[in-house]
Amino acid sequence: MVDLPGYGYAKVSKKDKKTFQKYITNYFLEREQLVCSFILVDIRHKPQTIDMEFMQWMGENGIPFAIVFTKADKLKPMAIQRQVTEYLQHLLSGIWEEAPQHFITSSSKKMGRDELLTYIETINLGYFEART
Ligand SMILES: Nc1nc2c(ncn2[C@@H]2O[C@H](COP(=O)(O)OP(=O)(O)OP(=O)(O)O)[C@@H](O)[C@H]2O)c(=O)[nH]1
Ligand SMILES: [Mg+2]
Repeated sequence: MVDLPGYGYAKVSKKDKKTFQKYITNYFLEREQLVCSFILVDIRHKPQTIDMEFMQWMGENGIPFAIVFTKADKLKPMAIQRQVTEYLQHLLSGIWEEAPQHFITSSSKKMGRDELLTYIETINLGYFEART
């Protein structure tokens, strides 16, 4: 499992940001063993252009990903539903015909943990079965 740095907000110069972004995109293009990637999105945020562009780029390059909404402990259940629905609707109103797989999580409350771990286990199994 690989943890990548964020591609968006960083307190660095424009030039360094470009360099980071190049590392990240090259990683996705060249990592042959990649099974799935998870794009972590703070559940409180509205869809951001940089995330939409990144997800579009992932789609165009055939790189599988799922969205992990984080920090769900910061919102009440109704607001969680509203944010997620709005986010997925936004994707569906763009280039996406189908909403990507998504998870609602909170690391402090361990919410979504089992679902995410089960998903990882399932896709790993599929990957190893396909190789043997
Ligand atoms: N309340 C709450 N805080 C969280 C949750 N997940 C992460 N945080 C907090 O958010 C901050 C950033 O978390 P990181 O996991 O370091 O975030 P990151 O995106 O990996 O950050 P970089 O690697 O620096 O880009 C930390 O202070 C965490 O404690 C969550 O589910 N709930
Ligand atoms: Mg990090």
